[in-house]
Amino acid sequence: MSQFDLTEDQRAIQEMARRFTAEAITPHAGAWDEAHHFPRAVVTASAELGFGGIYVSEDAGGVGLGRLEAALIMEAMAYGCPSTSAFISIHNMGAWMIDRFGGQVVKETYLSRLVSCEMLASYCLTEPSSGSDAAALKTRAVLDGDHYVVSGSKQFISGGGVNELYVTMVRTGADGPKGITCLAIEKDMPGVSFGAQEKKLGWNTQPTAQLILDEVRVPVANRIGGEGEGFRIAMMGLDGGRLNIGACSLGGAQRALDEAIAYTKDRRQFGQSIADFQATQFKLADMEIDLQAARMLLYAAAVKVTENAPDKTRFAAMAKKLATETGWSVVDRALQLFGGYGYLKDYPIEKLLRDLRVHRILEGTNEVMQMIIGRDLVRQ
Ligand code: FAD
Ligand code: 2MC
Repeated sequence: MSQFDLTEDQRAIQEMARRFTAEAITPHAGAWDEAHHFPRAVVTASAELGFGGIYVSEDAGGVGLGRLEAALIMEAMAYGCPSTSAFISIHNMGAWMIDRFGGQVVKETYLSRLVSCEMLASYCLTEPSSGSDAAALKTRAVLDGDHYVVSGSKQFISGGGVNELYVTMVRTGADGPKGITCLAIEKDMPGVSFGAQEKKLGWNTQPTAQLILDEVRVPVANRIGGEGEGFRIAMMGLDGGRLNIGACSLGGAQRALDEAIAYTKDRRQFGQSIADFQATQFKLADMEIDLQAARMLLYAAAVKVTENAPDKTRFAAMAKKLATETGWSVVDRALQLFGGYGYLKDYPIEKLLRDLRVHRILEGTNEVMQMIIGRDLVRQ
C-alpha cells in the first residue's frame, strides 16, 4: 500500500459513512433545507454508527478514532448535506472537549448521553461584540460556593435552542485569553434562554440562535479543565473542528463536481453534449485538480492533529482555508456548467453553494486562518 493511500479500515469507515449518507441524508436534504427542518432523528441514527463520539475515547464509550477518520466521515456525510454533517461535527467537538479535559463528574454526567446523541452539544465562544477576537469575550462567571453564577450572551450558536448541552467559554479572571474558563451548561438550568432563530442564507437544516445566560448557577463540577484554561481548550477543539469544516466543503464540492459531470454529459447544445466541448473538460479538469490538492492537505493536517504534531494548528488553519475556498469555487464552477438550471432549486447545486459559503466565515474566518499561519511563520 502506498504511503498516501487510506488503510483498509479507513476505507471501510468511509464506505459505512457513504452508505448511511446515501440512504438517510441525500434523498431528503433538499426538502429539509426548504422546510428549515432539523433532522434530529437522522443525527441520532448516526450515533448507532459511532458518529456521536467519533474521537471520544473508547473508555468513555466513544469510538476513539483519529482526525483523518473523522474527516472522512464528515466529507462523506457532506456529500449529502454539508449543513447536517457540520452540525454533527460541532457536537463531536463539544463531546471531545469534555472527554479530553473534563473531570470524572462531568464526564460521567454527560458523555454516554452525548455519544448516543440522546443529548446534543453546542460550542459557545462567539459573543455579539467578540467574533474573530474571541479572547475579548465578556460573559462573566463568578464563583459562589460550589457554583459559578454566569451572565452574558453567546452569538450565532449552532444548535441553539435545540441542543441540551452548551460547552461555553466564560470569563472567570482578568481580561485576555488567560482569564477564560470552559463550563458545561445545560439547556434546562434556570436563567438559560435563547434568542429568535436566525434566518440564514444556508445551513438551514440546523438551528442557529443566541444563547442568553442570566445569573445561571452552574456547578463547579461542570467546569471543563482548570480555571484560566478555557481559551486553550477552545482553540484545541477548533483545531479539529476546522479540519471537519474543511472536510464538509470537500464533500459538498465533490457532489457538485459529480453532478456537473453527469449533467454536462447529458445536456446538448450546438448539436452535441456540452461535456464534449474542450472548454467544459478543461473546467472539470481544474475542478478535479483543485479538489484533490485541497483533500491531500486536509488529510495531512488531520494526521498532524491526531499525532499532536507541533505544527498541527498551522496545518489545520491552512487546510481549513484551502478546503473552504476550493469548495466554494468548485461549487460555483459547477453552477456555471449547469447554466440557468444550476440557479434553480430543482437541482442540488444552489443549496451546496449556500451551505458552503459560511464555511469561509465560521470556526474562524479565513482571514483569521491567515493570521494563525502568518504569525506562526514569522515566529519561527
Ligand atoms: P468579525 O470578527 O467582526 O469579522 C468581520 C470581518 O473582519 C471578517 O471578514 C474578518 O475576517 C475580518 N477581520 C477581523 N479581524 C481581523 C484581523 N485581525 N485581520 C484581518 N481581518 C480581520 N460561533 C460559536 O461560538 N459557536 C457556534 O456554534 C457558531 N456557529 C455559527 C453558525 C453560523 C451560521 C455563523 C454565521 C456563525 C457561527 N459562529 C459560531 C460564529 C462565527 O465563528 C463567527 O461569525 C466568526 O468567528 C466571525 O466573527 P464575526 O462574525 O463577529 O466577524
Ligand atoms: N492550541 C492550543 N493552544 C492555543 C491554540 C491552539 N490551537 N491557539 C492559541 N493557543 C494558546 C496560545 O498558545 C496562547 O497561550 P500562551 O500565551 O500560553 O502561549 C493563548 O492560547 C492565546 O493565544 P493567542 O495569543 O494566539 O491569542 P489571540 O487573542 O492573539 O488570537 C486567535 C487568537 C485570533 C487565533 C483566536 O482568537 C481565534 O481563533 N479567533 C477566531 C475565533 C473562532 O475561530 N471562532 C469560532 C467559533 S466556533 C464556530 O464558528 C462554530 C461554527 C462552532
